[in-house]
Amino acid sequence: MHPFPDDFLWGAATASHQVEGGNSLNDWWDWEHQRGRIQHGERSGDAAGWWDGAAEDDLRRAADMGHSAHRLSLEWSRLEPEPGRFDGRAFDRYREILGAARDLGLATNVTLYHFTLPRWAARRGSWLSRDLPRRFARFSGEAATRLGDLVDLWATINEPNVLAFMAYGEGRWPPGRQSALASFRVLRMLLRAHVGSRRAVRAARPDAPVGLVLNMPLFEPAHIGHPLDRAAASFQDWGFTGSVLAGLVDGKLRLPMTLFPRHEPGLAGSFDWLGVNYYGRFAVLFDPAAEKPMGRHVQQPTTRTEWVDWGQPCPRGLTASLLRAGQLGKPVYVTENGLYDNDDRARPRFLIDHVDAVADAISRGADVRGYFHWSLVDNFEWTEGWSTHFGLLALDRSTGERTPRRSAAIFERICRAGGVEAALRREVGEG
Ligand code: IFM
Repeated sequence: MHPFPDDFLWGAATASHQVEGGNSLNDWWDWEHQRGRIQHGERSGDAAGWWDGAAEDDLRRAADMGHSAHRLSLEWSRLEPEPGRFDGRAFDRYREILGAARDLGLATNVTLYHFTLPRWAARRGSWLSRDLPRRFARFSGEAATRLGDLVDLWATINEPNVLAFMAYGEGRWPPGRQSALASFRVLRMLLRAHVGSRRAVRAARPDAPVGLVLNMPLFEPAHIGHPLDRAAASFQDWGFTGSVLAGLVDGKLRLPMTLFPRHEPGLAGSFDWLGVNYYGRFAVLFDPAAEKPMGRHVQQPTTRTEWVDWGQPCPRGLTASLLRAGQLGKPVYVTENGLYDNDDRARPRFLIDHVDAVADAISRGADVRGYFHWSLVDNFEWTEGWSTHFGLLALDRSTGERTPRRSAAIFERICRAGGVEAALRREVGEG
């Protein structure tokens, strides 16, 4: 018997800028138009055409494939193109999209901020501006007021930890800062913004479940018995994940490079659920000269590109992350889990092993309520542009045509059966 509850949510995830297309109002649009920022000089362009009508078709495909939920994000820059001016037509478009999901029987999990800032906010200093959490809270309240009847689960911010380090530490994303200090400062600002955003959503919709989505990889020492590798792995884990989880428990942020714990008002217990985005395991080798703090990652190069490393697929790491998130005592969702695998050779086995890993976490006591695969359809993968394909549906960008990959059918069987059946596991074999 599968341990998944009957009302477990099965679905896929997308994010606004990666699928909608044609939005020139945010900081990523400007970033993509700068030389050397995106592999092969690619741009999001029309993306997967969601703004122009493709969303409804993709959601229908998801429902036809047995999904019971979908995770998507709102594009702040469309909804508030100028500070304090909300665009009613953009809200209407989201009402159409979310309404379509509802009509198709898909529960909706909606993220308020998934990496892209309105241009006006970027001009005011992005997340280094003290003012932005307050503005984000105002936007969150507006969104909850206008769309809340169509939303089952709200998330404030997607992967604040990834954003802080990619955009402010490593400088690979806008605004391109390269400062460890700035990245920790921004992580604090993002958590502050999360608190204000949840408060604003709750003020508009007192019963709305509002969560936070964290990227939670497994950091392990490259050599298990080597004390310096162990120290480096623990240090990275603490800066990226541990400090945030601890802050969510007691409201104190003990980030590396700050001398004393900082009390963040309202942070303790500021979530009704936690989202876990999980891609893989990092093997950390101590190296004080490395770009990352204290060590570099030395896993096989199969799942990394020149600029991005998603970690080595490692299903037990997903179990570990879910158990760890579950210890905070609130429901947990796998809000992203996926693989860049352009020819879909490894993804079928990946899916099975990771769904089994979720089952394992549930059997061991974690209150996991849903699994969202990243992603429903191939989309614009930030610095990697269009070269890394994560979709269950392959996208032909010249025609807009979608072709389900074999993984889509495998995931459909998982969704319909409510877990991995023995026959499916046998059919897929060792991959
Ligand atoms: O595409 C991203 C997504 O926007 C955030 N999490 C990781 C995915 C794959 O890199």
